[in-house]
Amino acid sequence: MKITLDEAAKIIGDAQTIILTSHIRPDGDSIGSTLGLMHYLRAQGKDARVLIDDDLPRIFKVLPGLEMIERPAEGVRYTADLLIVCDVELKRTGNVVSSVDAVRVLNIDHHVTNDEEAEYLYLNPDYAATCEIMHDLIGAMGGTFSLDVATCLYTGMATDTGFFRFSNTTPHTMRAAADLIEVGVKPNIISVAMELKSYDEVMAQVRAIRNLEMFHDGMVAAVFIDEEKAKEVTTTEGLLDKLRVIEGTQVVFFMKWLEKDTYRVSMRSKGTNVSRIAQGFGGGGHVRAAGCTIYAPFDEAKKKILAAIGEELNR
Ligand SMILES: [Mn+2]
Repeated sequence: MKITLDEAAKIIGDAQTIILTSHIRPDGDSIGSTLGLMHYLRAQGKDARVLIDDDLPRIFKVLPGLEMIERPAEGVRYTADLLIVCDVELKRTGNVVSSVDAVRVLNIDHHVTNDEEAEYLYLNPDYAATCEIMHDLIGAMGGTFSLDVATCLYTGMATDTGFFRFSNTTPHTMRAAADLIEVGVKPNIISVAMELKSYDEVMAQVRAIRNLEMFHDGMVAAVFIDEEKAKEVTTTEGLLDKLRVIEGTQVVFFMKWLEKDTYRVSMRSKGTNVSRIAQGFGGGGHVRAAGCTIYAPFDEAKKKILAAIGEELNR
Protein backbone atom coordinates (compact mmCIF):
# COMPACT_ATOMS: atom_id res chain seq x y z
CA MET A 1 0.00 0.00 0.00
CA LYS A 2 1.40 3.37 -1.00
CA ILE A 3 1.56 5.87 1.85
CA THR A 4 2.64 9.48 2.31
CA LEU A 5 5.83 10.63 3.97
CA ASP A 6 3.81 11.81 7.00
CA GLU A 7 2.22 8.36 7.28
CA ALA A 8 5.68 6.79 7.11
CA ALA A 9 6.82 9.13 9.89
CA LYS A 10 3.83 8.03 12.01
CA ILE A 11 4.56 4.31 11.46
CA ILE A 12 8.16 4.87 12.56
CA GLY A 13 7.02 6.93 15.55
CA ASP A 14 4.78 4.07 16.71
CA ALA A 15 7.66 1.55 16.70
CA GLN A 16 10.21 1.05 19.46
CA THR A 17 12.44 -1.73 18.08
CA ILE A 18 13.40 -1.10 14.48
CA ILE A 19 15.58 -3.02 12.03
CA LEU A 20 16.80 -1.19 8.94
CA THR A 21 18.09 -2.88 5.83
CA SER A 22 18.93 -2.33 2.18
CA HIS A 23 20.18 -4.09 -0.92
CA ILE A 24 23.13 -6.39 -1.38
CA ARG A 25 26.14 -4.93 -3.26
CA PRO A 26 25.75 -1.92 -0.96
CA ASP A 27 26.45 1.60 -2.20
CA GLY A 28 26.55 5.07 -0.70
CA ASP A 29 22.79 5.54 -0.77
CA SER A 30 21.90 2.15 0.70
CA ILE A 31 24.43 2.43 3.54
CA GLY A 32 23.89 6.17 4.04
CA SER A 33 20.09 5.95 4.25
CA THR A 34 19.98 3.02 6.68
CA LEU A 35 22.84 4.18 8.89
CA GLY A 36 21.70 7.80 8.81
CA LEU A 37 18.16 6.94 9.90
CA MET A 38 19.57 4.53 12.52
CA HIS A 39 21.58 7.35 14.10
CA TYR A 40 18.50 9.56 14.17
CA LEU A 41 16.25 6.85 15.68
CA ARG A 42 18.81 5.94 18.37
CA ALA A 43 19.02 9.61 19.35
CA GLN A 44 15.23 9.45 19.80
CA GLY A 45 15.69 6.61 22.31
CA LYS A 46 14.63 3.86 19.94
CA ASP A 47 16.27 0.47 19.65
CA ALA A 48 17.48 0.62 16.04
CA ARG A 49 19.99 -1.55 14.18
CA VAL A 50 21.10 -2.06 10.59
CA LEU A 51 21.35 -5.48 8.96
CA ILE A 52 22.92 -5.74 5.51
CA ASP A 53 23.59 -9.13 3.97
CA ASP A 54 26.87 -8.36 2.23
CA ASP A 55 30.41 -7.10 2.75
CA LEU A 56 30.75 -3.33 3.05
CA PRO A 57 33.25 -1.65 0.70
CA ARG A 58 36.05 -0.06 2.73
CA ILE A 59 35.53 3.43 1.22
CA PHE A 60 32.49 3.75 3.51
CA LYS A 61 34.69 3.74 6.61
CA VAL A 62 34.27 7.53 6.46
CA LEU A 63 30.67 7.01 7.64
CA PRO A 64 30.27 7.21 11.41
CA GLY A 65 29.00 3.95 12.90
CA LEU A 66 29.77 1.79 9.86
CA GLU A 67 31.12 -0.91 12.23
CA MET A 68 27.64 -1.13 13.81
CA ILE A 69 26.16 -2.57 10.61
CA GLU A 70 25.59 -6.30 11.12
CA ARG A 71 25.41 -9.12 8.64
CA PRO A 72 22.49 -11.45 9.48
CA ALA A 73 23.79 -14.67 11.02
CA GLU A 74 22.62 -17.91 9.47
CA GLY A 75 19.69 -19.56 11.26
CA VAL A 76 19.15 -16.60 13.61
CA ARG A 77 15.66 -15.05 13.90
CA TYR A 78 15.50 -11.30 14.45
CA THR A 79 12.40 -9.66 15.87
CA ALA A 80 11.30 -6.04 15.71
CA ASP A 81 8.23 -3.82 15.80
CA LEU A 82 9.22 -2.50 12.40
CA LEU A 83 11.45 -3.50 9.50
CA ILE A 84 12.40 -0.60 7.23
CA VAL A 85 13.69 -1.59 3.80
CA CYS A 86 15.53 1.34 2.21
CA ASP A 87 16.55 2.11 -1.39
CA VAL A 88 15.30 -1.21 -2.81
CA GLU A 89 12.29 -3.50 -2.90
CA LEU A 90 12.02 -6.29 -0.33
CA LYS A 91 13.25 -9.16 -2.46
CA ARG A 92 16.74 -7.77 -3.07
CA THR A 93 17.92 -7.69 0.54
CA GLY A 94 19.66 -11.08 0.57
CA ASN A 95 18.53 -13.07 3.61
CA VAL A 96 17.40 -10.13 5.74
CA VAL A 97 13.67 -10.03 5.01
CA SER A 98 13.37 -13.81 5.52
CA SER A 99 15.33 -13.63 8.83
CA VAL A 100 13.26 -10.88 10.44
CA ASP A 101 9.93 -11.28 12.23
CA ALA A 102 8.54 -7.75 12.23
CA VAL A 103 5.08 -6.57 13.16
CA ARG A 104 5.13 -4.13 10.27
CA VAL A 105 7.27 -3.68 7.16
CA LEU A 106 7.90 -0.26 5.67
CA ASN A 107 9.61 0.23 2.32
CA ILE A 108 11.17 3.61 1.46
CA ASP A 109 12.53 3.92 -2.06
CA HIS A 110 13.12 6.17 -5.06
CA HIS A 111 13.52 3.49 -7.75
CA VAL A 112 10.88 3.69 -10.47
CA THR A 113 11.20 -0.11 -10.87
CA ASN A 114 10.12 -0.88 -7.27
CA ASP A 115 7.75 -3.89 -7.37
CA GLU A 116 5.36 -2.24 -4.85
CA GLU A 117 4.99 -5.50 -2.91
CA ALA A 118 5.63 -3.95 0.52
CA GLU A 119 2.91 -3.73 3.18
CA TYR A 120 3.62 0.00 3.53
CA LEU A 121 5.46 1.78 0.73
CA TYR A 122 6.72 5.32 0.43
CA LEU A 123 7.94 5.49 -3.17
CA ASN A 124 8.92 8.71 -4.89
CA PRO A 125 11.14 8.62 -8.01
CA ASP A 126 11.37 12.43 -7.98
CA TYR A 127 14.01 12.12 -5.28
CA ALA A 128 17.59 11.71 -6.48
CA ALA A 129 18.45 9.47 -3.53
CA THR A 130 16.82 7.59 -0.69
CA CYS A 131 19.05 9.71 1.55
CA GLU A 132 17.24 12.77 0.17
CA ILE A 133 13.93 11.16 1.22
CA MET A 134 15.45 10.56 4.67
CA HIS A 135 16.27 14.26 4.88
CA ASP A 136 12.59 15.08 4.41
CA LEU A 137 11.40 12.17 6.57
CA ILE A 138 13.42 13.38 9.53
CA GLY A 139 11.97 16.82 8.87
CA ALA A 140 8.47 15.29 8.87
CA MET A 141 9.26 13.74 12.27
CA GLY A 142 10.18 17.20 13.51
CA GLY A 143 13.82 16.26 13.92
CA THR A 144 17.13 17.95 13.30
CA PHE A 145 20.37 16.53 11.92
CA SER A 146 23.29 15.52 14.09
CA LEU A 147 26.65 15.49 12.32
CA ASP A 148 26.52 11.67 12.20
CA VAL A 149 23.09 11.69 10.53
CA ALA A 150 24.10 14.48 8.16
CA THR A 151 27.35 12.77 7.10
CA CYS A 152 25.52 9.55 6.20
CA LEU A 153 22.71 11.29 4.30
CA TYR A 154 25.04 13.64 2.43
CA THR A 155 27.15 10.69 1.26
CA GLY A 156 24.18 8.88 -0.28
CA MET A 157 22.94 12.01 -1.98
CA ALA A 158 26.42 12.71 -3.36
CA THR A 159 27.01 9.19 -4.68
CA ASP A 160 23.55 8.76 -6.26
CA THR A 161 23.90 12.08 -8.11
CA GLY A 162 27.54 11.67 -9.19
CA PHE A 163 28.35 14.50 -6.78
CA PHE A 164 25.40 16.62 -7.92
CA ARG A 165 26.17 16.35 -11.63
CA PHE A 166 23.60 13.81 -12.89
CA SER A 167 20.21 14.76 -14.34
CA ASN A 168 18.45 13.61 -11.14
CA THR A 169 19.95 16.57 -9.25
CA THR A 170 17.18 19.09 -8.45
CA PRO A 171 16.98 22.37 -6.54
CA HIS A 172 15.52 20.32 -3.68
CA THR A 173 18.55 17.98 -3.76
CA MET A 174 20.91 20.94 -3.48
CA ARG A 175 18.89 22.56 -0.69
CA ALA A 176 18.80 19.31 1.26
CA ALA A 177 22.56 18.92 0.79
CA ALA A 178 23.03 22.51 1.95
CA ASP A 179 21.12 21.70 5.16
CA LEU A 180 23.56 18.87 5.83
CA ILE A 181 26.63 20.97 5.05
CA GLU A 182 25.33 23.58 7.49
CA VAL A 183 25.46 20.95 10.23
CA GLY A 184 29.15 20.45 9.48
CA VAL A 185 29.52 17.90 6.69
CA LYS A 186 32.69 18.51 4.69
CA PRO A 187 32.01 17.76 0.98
CA ASN A 188 35.71 17.43 0.16
CA ILE A 189 36.25 14.78 2.84
CA ILE A 190 33.33 12.72 1.53
CA SER A 191 34.37 13.02 -2.13
CA VAL A 192 38.01 12.13 -1.40
CA ALA A 193 36.85 9.09 0.59
CA MET A 194 34.39 7.94 -2.08
CA GLU A 195 36.93 8.25 -4.90
CA LEU A 196 39.74 6.52 -3.05
CA LYS A 197 41.32 3.66 -4.98
CA SER A 198 44.29 1.44 -4.35
CA TYR A 199 47.04 1.13 -6.96
CA ASP A 200 45.72 -2.32 -7.81
CA GLU A 201 42.21 -0.95 -8.34
CA VAL A 202 43.48 1.76 -10.68
CA MET A 203 45.40 -0.86 -12.67
CA ALA A 204 42.31 -3.08 -12.74
CA GLN A 205 40.42 -0.17 -14.27
CA VAL A 206 43.13 0.30 -16.88
CA ARG A 207 42.91 -3.40 -17.77
CA ALA A 208 39.13 -3.16 -17.97
CA ILE A 209 39.24 -0.18 -20.34
CA ARG A 210 41.58 -2.11 -22.65
CA ASN A 211 38.54 -4.29 -23.42
CA LEU A 212 36.46 -1.33 -24.61
CA GLU A 213 34.32 -2.01 -27.66
CA MET A 214 31.99 0.31 -29.55
CA PHE A 215 28.63 -0.73 -31.02
CA HIS A 216 25.57 0.71 -32.76
CA ASP A 217 27.48 3.39 -34.74
CA GLY A 218 29.34 4.60 -31.67
CA MET A 219 26.21 5.11 -29.58
CA VAL A 220 27.14 2.24 -27.28
CA ALA A 221 30.44 1.76 -25.45
CA ALA A 222 30.89 -1.51 -23.61
CA VAL A 223 33.39 -3.57 -21.69
CA PHE A 224 32.90 -7.33 -21.63
CA ILE A 225 34.70 -9.22 -18.92
CA ASP A 226 34.63 -12.99 -19.29
CA GLU A 227 35.77 -15.52 -16.69
CA GLU A 228 39.41 -15.26 -17.75
CA LYS A 229 39.47 -11.44 -17.73
CA ALA A 230 37.56 -11.27 -14.44
CA LYS A 231 40.72 -12.57 -12.74
CA GLU A 232 42.60 -9.39 -13.58
CA VAL A 233 39.67 -6.94 -13.57
CA THR A 234 39.00 -7.17 -9.85
CA THR A 235 36.90 -4.01 -9.67
CA THR A 236 34.56 -2.16 -12.00
CA GLU A 237 34.06 0.73 -9.57
CA GLY A 238 34.09 4.01 -11.50
CA LEU A 239 34.49 2.26 -14.84
CA LEU A 240 31.25 3.61 -16.33
CA ASP A 241 32.25 7.16 -15.44
CA LYS A 242 35.26 6.68 -17.71
CA LEU A 243 33.07 5.40 -20.58
CA ARG A 244 30.31 8.03 -20.24
CA VAL A 245 32.62 10.79 -21.44
CA ILE A 246 33.15 9.20 -24.87
CA GLU A 247 31.66 11.55 -27.46
CA GLY A 248 28.54 10.28 -29.19
CA THR A 249 27.68 7.57 -26.65
CA GLN A 250 24.07 7.16 -25.57
CA VAL A 251 24.46 3.99 -23.49
CA VAL A 252 27.59 2.70 -21.77
CA PHE A 253 27.77 -0.57 -19.87
CA PHE A 254 29.90 -3.43 -18.72
CA MET A 255 29.08 -7.12 -18.54
CA LYS A 256 31.16 -9.03 -16.01
CA TRP A 257 31.46 -12.74 -15.24
CA LEU A 258 30.05 -13.63 -11.80
CA GLU A 259 29.94 -17.40 -11.99
CA LYS A 260 29.32 -20.07 -14.62
CA ASP A 261 26.86 -18.74 -17.23
CA THR A 262 26.06 -15.76 -14.98
CA TYR A 263 26.96 -12.18 -15.90
CA ARG A 264 26.37 -8.90 -14.11
CA VAL A 265 25.38 -6.00 -16.37
CA SER A 266 25.55 -2.38 -15.24
CA MET A 267 24.35 0.39 -17.57
CA ARG A 268 24.32 4.19 -17.73
CA SER A 269 22.59 6.31 -20.36
CA LYS A 270 22.08 9.90 -21.44
CA GLY A 271 18.31 9.46 -21.75
CA THR A 272 17.73 6.00 -23.21
CA ASN A 273 15.56 4.02 -20.79
CA VAL A 274 18.05 1.47 -19.47
CA SER A 275 15.77 0.51 -16.56
CA ARG A 276 13.37 -0.99 -19.13
CA ILE A 277 16.26 -3.00 -20.61
CA ALA A 278 17.28 -4.18 -17.13
CA GLN A 279 13.70 -5.13 -16.27
CA GLY A 280 13.62 -7.31 -19.38
CA PHE A 281 16.30 -9.43 -17.68
CA GLY A 282 14.70 -9.33 -14.21
CA GLY A 283 16.79 -6.37 -13.01
CA GLY A 284 15.91 -2.78 -12.25
CA GLY A 285 17.07 0.72 -11.47
CA HIS A 286 16.49 4.16 -12.92
CA VAL A 287 15.91 5.45 -16.45
CA ARG A 288 19.56 6.50 -16.77
CA ALA A 289 21.24 3.95 -14.49
CA ALA A 290 20.21 0.33 -14.16
CA GLY A 291 21.54 -3.18 -13.81
CA CYS A 292 20.62 -6.82 -14.20
CA THR A 293 22.02 -10.33 -14.20
CA ILE A 294 21.99 -12.42 -17.37
CA TYR A 295 22.05 -16.20 -17.09
CA ALA A 296 23.57 -17.53 -20.32
CA PRO A 297 26.93 -18.51 -21.80
CA PHE A 298 29.21 -15.53 -22.56
CA ASP A 299 28.57 -15.18 -26.31
CA GLU A 300 24.83 -15.55 -25.88
CA ALA A 301 24.69 -13.08 -22.97
CA LYS A 302 26.69 -10.56 -25.00
CA LYS A 303 24.38 -10.95 -27.99
CA LYS A 304 21.27 -10.63 -25.82
CA ILE A 305 22.24 -7.45 -24.03
CA LEU A 306 23.46 -5.76 -27.23
CA ALA A 307 20.20 -6.68 -29.00
CA ALA A 308 18.10 -5.36 -26.10
CA ILE A 309 20.02 -2.07 -26.08
CA GLY A 310 19.74 -1.78 -29.87
CA GLU A 311 15.99 -2.27 -29.62
CA GLU A 312 15.66 0.43 -26.95
CA LEU A 313 17.81 2.86 -29.00
CA ASN A 314 15.45 2.38 -31.95
CA ARG A 315 12.24 2.97 -29.99
MN1 LIG B 1 19.52 5.14 -4.29
